[in-house]
Amino acid sequence: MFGRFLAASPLVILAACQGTPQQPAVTVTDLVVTVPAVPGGPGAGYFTLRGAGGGGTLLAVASPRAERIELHETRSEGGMTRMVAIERVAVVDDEVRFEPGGKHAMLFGVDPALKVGDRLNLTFTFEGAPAVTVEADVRGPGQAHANH
Ligand SMILES: [Cu+2]
Repeated sequence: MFGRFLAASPLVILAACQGTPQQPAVTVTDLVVTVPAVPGGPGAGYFTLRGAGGGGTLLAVASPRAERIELHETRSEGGMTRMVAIERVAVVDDEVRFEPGGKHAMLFGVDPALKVGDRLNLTFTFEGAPAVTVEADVRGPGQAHANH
């Protein structure tokens, strides 16, 4: 009885190994950073995350020209809008948009020399997928949607 189970198991393993599974990955597109509206104030970052092969979970965003980057979400409750900090944004095989009025990244301690038209590298760290570094378009305050 036991012998029959053992003889059957290699077939099951072979079947499970067929096909090449896609590696989990998250891509970052449409990355825009807006410079602070007032000197010393925070800048904002907007982008689209797309998961494949099971995706991953966004843990952190960092840039060599910002001291700290936080992930926020703008929520409206009873006619008031407020920002709350968010962590661990899961991106499975779908798309998550960070855009004005919703989820966004907030850049604190931005290099005062950063100006509109510059390119700025942001590194996105994920759990379950490789980190990616993407170059952002730097735009003026409130110009996240300008000139597509
Ligand atoms: Cu914010």
